[in-house]
Amino acid sequence: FRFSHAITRAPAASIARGLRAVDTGTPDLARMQAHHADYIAALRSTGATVVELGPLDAYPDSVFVEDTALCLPEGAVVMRPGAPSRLGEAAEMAPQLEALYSRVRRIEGAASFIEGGDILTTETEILVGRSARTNAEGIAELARIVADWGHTVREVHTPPGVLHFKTDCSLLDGETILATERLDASGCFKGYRVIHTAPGEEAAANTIRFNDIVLMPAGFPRTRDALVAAGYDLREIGNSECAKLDGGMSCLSLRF
Ligand code: CIR
Repeated sequence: FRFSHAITRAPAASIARGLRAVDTGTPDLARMQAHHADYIAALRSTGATVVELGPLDAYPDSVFVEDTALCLPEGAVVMRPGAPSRLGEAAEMAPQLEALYSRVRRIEGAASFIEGGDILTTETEILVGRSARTNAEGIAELARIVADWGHTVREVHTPPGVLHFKTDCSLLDGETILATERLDASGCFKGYRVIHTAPGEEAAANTIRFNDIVLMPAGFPRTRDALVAAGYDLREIGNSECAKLDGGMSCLSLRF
């Protein structure tokens, strides 16, 4: 959770056509831009360099850069998103990573699909949730690549009806995970300390620990209070517009 860099991409006007499981209304671009600016300011407040990429109108979901790559200290891996409308976003991200990393590998198998939102990197392992977007072939291909860099992948499951593994969890520090009860019940976090989101506040699970702060979506007071009581330095960021597209804090950046 110590990072010197983040990459973000400005939301495009086409965001109105972004993917969503349930239609709860069209996201408002101006409000999303304001939330995005607050998010970037919070990342920068820790001293990190934030690379801000321009909007890509051809890809309505391209603000959710996390899904296009996995960034590790040793190198970056370009994903193959399982959402057909998002495949091209990974190719757009590859040259940006090549400019910042000496080692960039790619998920290439025609049958391999994997999105960054399904990947939780802890201090000791990389958990990857199988989901509607991430399949066994994609996970196996990632495991082979990162093994060369000394990392171990553990395949886990994203709960049914949940978009990504990290929709329901996030890393708070070296040994602590914030997770929904439904995900923790699967047993995938044995050996970690787990803090649960408050009942009814499952949408608070997707936070990011970024250097000394934790960015969390605004509007989840009981989970916020639990995290404050546990000693975390929180920044609440408006997420109403990204939430309409099933997006949260982690989706909005690549961190390394
Ligand atoms: C999608 O369905 O792909 C986007 N509307 C949301 C992606 C959120 N990304 C993430 O959780 N990493």
